Amino acid sequence: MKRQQKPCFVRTIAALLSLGLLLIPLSAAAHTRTTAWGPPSPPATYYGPVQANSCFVPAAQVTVTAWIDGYPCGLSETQQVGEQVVYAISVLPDGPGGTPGCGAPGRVVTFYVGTQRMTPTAVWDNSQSWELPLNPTCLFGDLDHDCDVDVADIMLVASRWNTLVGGPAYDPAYDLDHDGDIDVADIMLVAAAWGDTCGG
Ligand SMILES: [Ca+2]
Ligand SMILES: [Ca+2]
Repeated sequence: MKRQQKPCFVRTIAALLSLGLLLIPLSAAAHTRTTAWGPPSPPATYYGPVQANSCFVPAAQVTVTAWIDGYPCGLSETQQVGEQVVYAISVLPDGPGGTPGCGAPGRVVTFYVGTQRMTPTAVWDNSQSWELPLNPTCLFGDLDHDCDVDVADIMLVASRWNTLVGGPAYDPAYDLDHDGDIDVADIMLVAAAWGDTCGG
């Protein structure tokens, strides 16, 4: 019986040793696989002035966001530099260390300053930093700056119904015919643009 136990013990040690020998190459393989993936991709960086137009005047300390296919992929703030409002934003990559759905070569990045959608869009590319002046998309009647004219914009005008220039609730942004009051004529102007979109 003793002669049979000893080989059993030996066999156990041998099994453990061989298991250890198996684990070493497995862990080495896992390590190799990790390093083969490499470090996460760096983000893509865009910067430049934020331009004004008749619909939109940029300000400092306004949130700048970058979107790819509906995913939020970047966040920063505008800054005042001399006379100019500028921005710089890092747009995260997809995959390890990044955010699922975000940047990959060829994907289109859309920028917003506050709620104002900006143009142009950019193609995600992290091979260098890109200077990209942002211009507001300007759409008559799009009072909430979401790039379409719909009931939400009409409601914004209606919320200032019957206000007069000089009054506390009067806001020239909603006096679309610039006649000093906000009334049915202004609502009709928004309604006339119903369904318009920025179209890119
Ligand atoms: Ca709108
Ligand atoms: Ca008016």
